[in-house]
Amino acid sequence: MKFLKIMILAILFSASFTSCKSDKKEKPTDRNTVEKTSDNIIDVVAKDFTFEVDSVMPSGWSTFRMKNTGMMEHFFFMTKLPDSITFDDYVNGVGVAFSKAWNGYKEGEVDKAGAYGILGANLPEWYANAKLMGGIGLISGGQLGITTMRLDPGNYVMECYVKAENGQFHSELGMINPITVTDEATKMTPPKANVEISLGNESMEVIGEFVSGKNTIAVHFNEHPEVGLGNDIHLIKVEKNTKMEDVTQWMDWLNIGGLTSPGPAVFLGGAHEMPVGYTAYFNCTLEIGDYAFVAETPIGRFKTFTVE
Ligand SMILES: [Cu+2]
Repeated sequence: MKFLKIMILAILFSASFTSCKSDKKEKPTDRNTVEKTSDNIIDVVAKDFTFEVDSVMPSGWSTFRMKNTGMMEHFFFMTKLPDSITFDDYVNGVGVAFSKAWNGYKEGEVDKAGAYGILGANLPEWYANAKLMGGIGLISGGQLGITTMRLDPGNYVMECYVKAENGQFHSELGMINPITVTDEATKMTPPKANVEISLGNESMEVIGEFVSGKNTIAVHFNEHPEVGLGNDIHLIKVEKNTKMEDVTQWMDWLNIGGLTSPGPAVFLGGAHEMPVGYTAYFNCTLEIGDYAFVAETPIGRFKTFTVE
């Protein structure tokens, strides 16, 4: 997740969505119906502090729909494990490394650089070969998050690492699930977006117009920092009393009170980091008003916009 050299691989898509074939003789209109993309919806219920979700899901494009029925902010983040690495390896290796780093910092034993040092020293070697495969961004209690993304077959960990008031990661409290993504792929194709966002290490380019009502936002992951967590994006409603500096400080997991529920704004979803070359799509229904995109990485990134 954080502060780890991750090899930047240009992932070449070979998105081969075989169209449905039928031996039946069909009129052209029938054929069009058969070949139409069929959406694959995967429902997730986030509670304080569990996920309810199927543990087996198809590869290819799927739309994840997560209802946060808890009081706290939640997201889900997917990590694809290297072959031969198990869910328990992840919990006992990666989870423990982050807890050690955070506890050292929280107790005042080390500064931030020291905490990252603890993290680096404790993360298992295989973690360099894990793939950080995105997920639904932060969602406040009662909100619905919808994010569409493409998964490759393999074994994954789904987790939420927002912190509870006592400083424990939600993953330590139960928000961590093993997921198997099968070879069988969905026939879904990606949705059409009205806004395209390109995330670079130094830039966040937004093209298109937000509308009052339903928006589909494409998030293109164009770059990855040399070290640390990749670029990500989360949407908040900006109210009169929202202080963007408070929000960006809160987005840093290594701040005391950072990523700790309750958060400083209403979060409406988004897209977690994916490898370079991937695209995620998230849906949001916007009313007239002010909003902002905020990020965990890079720390301090935000961009405001208004829906008229
Ligand atoms: Cu959570």
